[in-house]
Amino acid sequence: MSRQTLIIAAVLVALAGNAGADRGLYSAGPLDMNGGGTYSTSAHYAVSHTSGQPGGVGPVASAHYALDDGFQYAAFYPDCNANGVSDEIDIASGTSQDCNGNGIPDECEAGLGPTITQQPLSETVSVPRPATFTVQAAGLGTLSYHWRKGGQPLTDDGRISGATTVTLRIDPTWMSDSGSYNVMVTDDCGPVTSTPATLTVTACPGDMNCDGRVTFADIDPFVLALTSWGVYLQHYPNCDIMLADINRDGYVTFADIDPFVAVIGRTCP
Ligand SMILES: [Ca+2]
Ligand SMILES: [Ca+2]
Ligand SMILES: [Ca+2]
Ligand SMILES: [Ca+2]
Repeated sequence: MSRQTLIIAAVLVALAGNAGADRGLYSAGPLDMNGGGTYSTSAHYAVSHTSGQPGGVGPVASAHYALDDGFQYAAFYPDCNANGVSDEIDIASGTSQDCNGNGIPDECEAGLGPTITQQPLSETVSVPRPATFTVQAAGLGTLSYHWRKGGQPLTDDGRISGATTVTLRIDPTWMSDSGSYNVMVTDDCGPVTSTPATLTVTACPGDMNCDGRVTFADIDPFVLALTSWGVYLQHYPNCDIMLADINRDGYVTFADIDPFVAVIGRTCP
C-alpha cells in the first residue's frame, strides 16, 4: 500500500471523535477514492491517530489516522454542532438528543416540535356567555397543551376548564377575560406556540353587575358607580364601571340616571 492520503467516509465514521477508542483493528472497505492505493478490503488494520485529536468546525470535521503500515487517511464525519465529535457519537453518548430519530442532533435542526394545523380563532362574546378556543396540532409522540392569557399559563378553576386540553372554555365570562390568548403545544421534540387569538368580552350599557341583563339588581351597583368609583371597582372588579355611562359622553354622572332607568328591563344581546 503506498503512503498517500485517502478520504475515508463511511466505514470509519463511527470512529471519529473518540481518540482513545479509535485504536484497534478495522476493516478498510472500498475506500481508495483517489485510486492511488491498493489494499485488501478484507484485511484488518490497526488504527492510530497521526494528528492529535479529531477536530474541525461543523458541519463536517475530519480526523487523520494511520493504519499499522503507516498508510495515511482522513476520516470525515458530520459535525453539525461543531464540537469536533461525530454527531453519531454525540447522539449515542447522550451528548446530543435526537428526538425525531433522523441522526441529526436536535440543536442542529430548526422547526422541531408539533405542527399546528388549526390556530385558535379570535372571538367576541357578551358577558357572561361562554367563550371557547380550540387548537389542532400534529406531532411526535403524545401531545400536551397549555393555554395562556397574556403569556401567563391558565389553570382550571370554577370558570376555566380545559386549560391543558385542545379546547379552552371560560364559562361564565367576565369582562376582565378580554385579552390575548395562545396555547403552547408540546410533543417529543419540544414546544411550539400558537398564534394569539383575541377574546373580546362585551356588556351592554347599564348591566352594572355584568350578568347579561339590565334589571333592578343593577340599581345598587349603578348608584355605587355614580357615587363611589372605588367601592364599585372593589365590588365588581370583573365588570366595567363605564357601563354606567349610558349616554356615552365619556363620564359617569347624574346625567346618566334617566337613560339608566330607561334601559332597565332590557336583555343584552
Ligand atoms: Ca458533533
Ligand atoms: Ca434529529
Ligand atoms: Ca345586570
Ligand atoms: Ca355619561
